[in-house]
Amino acid sequence: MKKILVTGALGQIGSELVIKLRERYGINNVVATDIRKAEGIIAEGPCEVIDVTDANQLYEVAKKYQIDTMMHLAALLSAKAEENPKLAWHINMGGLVNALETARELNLQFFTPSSIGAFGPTTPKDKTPQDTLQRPTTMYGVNKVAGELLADYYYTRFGVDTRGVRFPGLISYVTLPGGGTTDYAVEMYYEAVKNKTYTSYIAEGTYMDMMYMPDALNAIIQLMEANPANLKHRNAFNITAFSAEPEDFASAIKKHIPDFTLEYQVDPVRQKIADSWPNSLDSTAAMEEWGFKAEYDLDKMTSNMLEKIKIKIER
Ligand code: VAH
Repeated sequence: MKKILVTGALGQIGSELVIKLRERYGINNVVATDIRKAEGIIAEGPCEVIDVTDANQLYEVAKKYQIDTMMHLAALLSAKAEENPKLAWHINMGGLVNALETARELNLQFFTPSSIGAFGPTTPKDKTPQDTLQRPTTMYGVNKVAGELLADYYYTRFGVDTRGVRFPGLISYVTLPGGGTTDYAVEMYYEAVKNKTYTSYIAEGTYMDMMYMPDALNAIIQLMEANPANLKHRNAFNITAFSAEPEDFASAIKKHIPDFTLEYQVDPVRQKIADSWPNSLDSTAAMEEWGFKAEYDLDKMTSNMLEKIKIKIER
């Protein structure tokens, strides 16, 4: 039976991944760790407060629970990382090295996400290949490329079973994202329900890959349960559900809220980040090597997001 430790368990991915993993592997087999104390449903299972930049803390908790798998999510996202690049390097790389060292010493299976942010302005922008030029121009992107290389190194040098995906922008209604560039899409749904209008900080016509959180969670579990003999790649697989720009989200929302209006007040910092990223990824390798398949397109996601946010706000 898998025994999993999740870092960053209170973040946008972690807060839903912990619940899904506990449903699949048993509540007591998933340890939720974060720099903040867990409350609510996450606190119903094993929880620990961990600063991933403290190597000893991470190692001792992993040993205490005798885990066999680590899912390392703790990180600063793109916009936050640009605000404080030195802190981002400290957390994103310092935390990752500590997590990989713990995985090496305790012989853990290991997952950590990369991102479309691992690509840069000189990468082919449309249907970005699995194997291509990666010269990101953001600290987050530098962290993600270095992280991919480091995770592959721990696989080839030490035999650690490391696996990862390059996530697109993730859309969810459970936990608000913090400090990302693609978060405009999440904000748009909430503002559509609350005020029937949203002012986007990302410009019209800015295409980025996106994915609904249920598809992201399924991808993590599917990759981690995949037969290693079939994996030609490890860190990290391109995955996406669809590519969209702000007007695409607005059109999908208007099918449910006809008088919704979308305005623009572009944030030059986050627009510069978005402009450096691909328009769309080629996820053929993930499909061929471990059967990746997204279930939610933009319309199906929009219908579910608006329904869930309405319920959440009315509570
Ligand atoms: C961000 N949501 O915006 C994250 C993600 C692809 C984007 O890495 O930083």
